Amino acid sequence: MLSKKMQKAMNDQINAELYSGYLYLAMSNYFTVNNLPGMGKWMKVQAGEELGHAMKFFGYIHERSGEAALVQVDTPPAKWDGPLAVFQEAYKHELLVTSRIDKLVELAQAEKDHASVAFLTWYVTEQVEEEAAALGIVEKLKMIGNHPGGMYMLDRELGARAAD
Ligand code: OFO
Repeated sequence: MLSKKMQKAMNDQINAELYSGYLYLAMSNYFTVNNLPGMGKWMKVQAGEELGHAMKFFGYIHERSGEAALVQVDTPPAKWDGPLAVFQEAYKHELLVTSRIDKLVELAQAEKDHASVAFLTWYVTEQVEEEAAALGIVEKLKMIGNHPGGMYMLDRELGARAAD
């Protein structure tokens, strides 16, 4: 059984993961309407992953005889100042999510909730990938600058991302 405190923290994380999905869907929309369909697809796939992250917490809470609490998801922004600004925000957002996951691990450790520590390990590893992916694209966009050919190539590359 989860402690009430852990249950609340995991429910908050469900909301945070759903917000991540919403944010990336908003970014997908921004790219798609601004003629960057590959980046739009990349973000759409990422939004789907975030929904998966939320669902894992949802399932785990029930496995531990807890109860999920679903509350309103905030409205994400809709406009950015170009692709670099979008991916910089995505990277910053992932840093925030990593710090949230780290706090969940610390709570699980403090409560000696070994099952939750084990469950959360998947997220710790996932966040390494999430940060690296966003930062890698930020670095490429910095290299490209305002070069249209480079932007076209990167859009094609990111559009090849397959849905998991
Ligand atoms: Fe759920 O990892 Fe991104 O936010």
